[in-house]
Amino acid sequence: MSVERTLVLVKPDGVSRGLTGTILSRVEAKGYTIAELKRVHATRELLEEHYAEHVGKPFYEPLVEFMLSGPIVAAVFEGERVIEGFRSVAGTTDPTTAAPGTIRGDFGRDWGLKVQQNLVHGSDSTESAEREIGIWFA
Ligand code: DAT
Ligand code: MG
Repeated sequence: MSVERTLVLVKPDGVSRGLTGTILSRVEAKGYTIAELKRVHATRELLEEHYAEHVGKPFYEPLVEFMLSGPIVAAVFEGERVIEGFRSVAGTTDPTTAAPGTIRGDFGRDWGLKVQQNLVHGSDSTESAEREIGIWFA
């Protein structure tokens, strides 16, 4: 068994649509535990660090602008294989085609070439999780 931690962000679209509680409760209901939780207005500096791997990609600037557009709820969830487990609950990146039953599949869609508005972020590996938790919960 491997107890892990992952960074979960409810992005500005999730917060502004009043889906924070619904999203967090789905993750808790799957059996993961909230270890840290806060509401944050991200800064550009913080987002540049968080999304360092995407610098230079065509969607990078719209993504950062979107993440600056309103408050975010940041959480650390913990549990066995929570990194994969959260990504499974979240669904695939494009909310239009994410599977029904997932957060992105049930609540998201493309609002006009804006794949970045996909409600949630979840770390993709143990290394990313520790790096991202250090950024958001310094
Ligand atoms: P994920 O959030 O599923 O891990 P990612 O790390 O590849 O996806 O990308 C980070 C975010 O960037 C993603 O949640 C939404 C946005 N994004 C990714 N690919 C995109 C694209 N082709 N067009 C617009 N936004 C994109
Ligand atoms: Mg990612």
